[in-house]
Amino acid sequence: MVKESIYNPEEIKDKLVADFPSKIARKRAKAIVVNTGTDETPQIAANARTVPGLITMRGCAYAGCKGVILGPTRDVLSITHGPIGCGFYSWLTRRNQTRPPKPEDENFMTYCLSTDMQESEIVFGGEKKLAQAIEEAYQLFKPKTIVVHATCPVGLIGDDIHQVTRAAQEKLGIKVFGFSCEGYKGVSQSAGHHIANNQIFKHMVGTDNTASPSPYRVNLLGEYNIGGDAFVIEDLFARCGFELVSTFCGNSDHDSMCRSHTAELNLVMCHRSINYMADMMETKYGIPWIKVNFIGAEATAKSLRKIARYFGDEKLIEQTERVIEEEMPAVSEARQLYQERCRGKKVMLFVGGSRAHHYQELFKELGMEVVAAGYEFAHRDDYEGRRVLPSITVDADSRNIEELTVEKDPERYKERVSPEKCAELAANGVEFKDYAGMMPEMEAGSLTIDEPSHHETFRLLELYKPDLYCAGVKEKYAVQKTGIPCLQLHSYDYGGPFAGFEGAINFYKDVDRLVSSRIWSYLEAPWQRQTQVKATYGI
Ligand code: CFM
Repeated sequence: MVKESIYNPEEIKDKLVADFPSKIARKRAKAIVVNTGTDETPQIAANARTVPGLITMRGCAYAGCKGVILGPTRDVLSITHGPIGCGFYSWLTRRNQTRPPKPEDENFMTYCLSTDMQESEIVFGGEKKLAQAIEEAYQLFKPKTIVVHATCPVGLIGDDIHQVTRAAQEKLGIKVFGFSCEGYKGVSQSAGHHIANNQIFKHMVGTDNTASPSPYRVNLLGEYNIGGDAFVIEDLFARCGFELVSTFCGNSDHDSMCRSHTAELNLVMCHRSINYMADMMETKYGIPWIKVNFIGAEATAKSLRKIARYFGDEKLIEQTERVIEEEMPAVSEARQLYQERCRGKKVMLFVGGSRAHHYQELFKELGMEVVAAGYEFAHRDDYEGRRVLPSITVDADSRNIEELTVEKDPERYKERVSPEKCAELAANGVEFKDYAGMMPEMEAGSLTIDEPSHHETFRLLELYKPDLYCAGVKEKYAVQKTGIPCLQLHSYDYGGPFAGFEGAINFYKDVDRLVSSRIWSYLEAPWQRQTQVKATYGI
């Protein structure tokens, strides 16, 4: 049922695509759906190629691999094989932070290494230069692992980065491997996540069997420590008594990833970017995974309880409850204060492949109305849920990516949950591989839009005039010029952390500042006052 509202979502949907040529309008209309507010979600067209000519906010496979998955790991040395621009524009552009435990521990995250391919390498091949670059990087930094990321021209000219890395590994005696993450692979950065997952799984996971003695060993998958989120979550885990073996990949290091197969349970935060890893670890080692979300105070409490219940130890459950009890009063106090000013305000979120869903929790806590949301590069399962679509494997990007053949490791595979135990846990709120997706959790009558173009974004702003728009730096200043504040949910502007209880309070404050400020109503662009601008030349 479409809810009573001043907006008629079906009409708005038509208006969003009305200016497009009919073929494009038909294609775009499939990516815009009106939510039903139930599990019976309409089908959405997602992970499709961008229509040429439409301005997209998407990134490329190289960005998804080098920037997103490898970006937050401090001591794996990344070399970009390609012309200098790819390396340069991915240099420290994501606010993933790190904290080496000891001052002498390596941190290469502030460096940008590239082969800086020139015309001669494009014509005659760049393999020699790559081999030389790997050696030079080794001499300079003496890292444990060097990885190479291929950019578009590398695939086009046919450099064999894997042969070069194999030879370097033999010569240098350290781990060296490559990612064939040429930007054009797939339709967005999503393909790069998949490529990165496969290679990390193949070359790193399971290479060190040192296990911690704690029985409550977990990995956190799909948390990238933007604005310090991972520090907040790590602190909560330590206080509850969960032993964090490895994070993929916020505040992570090489060795912890190599040991990650020793964990008892995988926790999946951003499903889009790391679901491949969770599935492969389950197949090979028998590690089950559950979906968690540490964005939103209620969601954090729920996720912590889920983890404690999985292990089932009474003391662990009690300790977790104590931590939640300690944290909640400050959250409730802040919520009351900020709700007064934020309640009923309208917000739109268009972010990546998981945040446009997770952050709806925080807006609900503030009493704000999410009128439209969508992802840039998610797949149908992120929208409609794994429950509805248990295995969507045929995606536009999967066609270009070699799936790894993963088999059970007979020596290290451990059956962690019997079907009976599974049923018992499910009754207790611990469901495996359970991912509801964005659409079933949105209000009836709200819109879900996959990869909205620049044009659709501006139509949406005109039609709804929301109080807040959440997106990234590509949209931010264009949106603000219309007099609507924009919060960057990729980088948190200069703020954060937004995860956990402490993060929720930070978020309430930042949102209040944006939606309660009157400054936006004073904004008038020069061309609104004066339609013609005259230039004066000469003295
Ligand atoms: Fe996952 Fe991310 Fe996201 Fe993502 Fe990203 Fe990011 Fe994102 Mo920007 S891994 S899908 S590729 S949660 S960089 S930390 S904010 S688009 S919504």
